[in-house]
Amino acid sequence: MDREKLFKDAQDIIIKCDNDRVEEVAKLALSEGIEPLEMINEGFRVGITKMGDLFERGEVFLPELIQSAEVMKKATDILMESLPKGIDTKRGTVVIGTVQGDIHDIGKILVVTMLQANSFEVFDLGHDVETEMFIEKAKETNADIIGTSSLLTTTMKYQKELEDELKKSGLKGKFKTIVGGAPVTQRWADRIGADAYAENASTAVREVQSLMGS
Ligand code: B1M
Repeated sequence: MDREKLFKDAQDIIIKCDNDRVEEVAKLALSEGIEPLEMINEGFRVGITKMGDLFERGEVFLPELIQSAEVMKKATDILMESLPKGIDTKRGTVVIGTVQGDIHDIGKILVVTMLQANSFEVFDLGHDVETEMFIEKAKETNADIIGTSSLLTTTMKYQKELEDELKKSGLKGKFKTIVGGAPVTQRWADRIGADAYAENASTAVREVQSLMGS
């Protein structure tokens, strides 16, 4: 089977909200030996990004975007399920979530799965998580790292709020921080004083490893 054809099928499935074919194409990709993240990035993610652009231009509306997101979630669930669970030696503990006011969680779930597959213990607080919750969970679990995802320019301020709260409570050195999400950049991470920034799930694993000194 032609890889490019599979990537194109994946894009189309998201754009057409084709819930009937998503399982077949995701499983076919796995059986063809395509890496789960590659299939997501080259195929399904391209489709959902196109839907976002169409939405921004007013060419599709929220109900269609929601349906596409559901198909996208199904695809990522099937693909990521195939990854090893990484249960051997624990390499560190990460508390993670999408910040307050933000319900986007598809990318964050990819980051969680990749961290777990690389032997990190992860406490996923879900989405729309208040700053205080991140700190409380990190204290409770004696976490090494707090990771925040933000997909909206209007909610990025909560990544800064976390840095401010950590500084205020004298915990800035105790918990390292990593930020991510489509509008987030290295520049933003530097500006707010986050310890790391990652553009995608693979670089998130690299950055977290580096924060752990491994
Ligand atoms: Co929304 N949305 N959305 N949306 N949505 C965006 C973000 C938008 C850019 C679309 C657009 O207009 N082009 C736009 C934001 C504009 C802005 O802020 N300037 C937008 C908007 C406006 C909205 C609403 C306000 C729409 C409305 O209601 N009028 C609303 C907001 C709701 C809210 O949160 N309060 C809304 C709602 C939704 C849906 C519910 C329909 C759905 C989300 C479903 C879900 O997540 N469960 C949705 C979707 C799907 C999108 C787009 C199209 C796709 C996001 C996605 O899943 N990408 C998005 C457009 C876009 O991003 N280009 C858009 C695929 C995913 C694999 O990538 O999430 O980037 P991503 O994650 C990557 C990296 O960013 C990184 O690694 C991941 C894996 O590679 N990463 C991290 C992410 N988190 C990380 C954390 C890390 C490290 C790396 O460390 C901790």
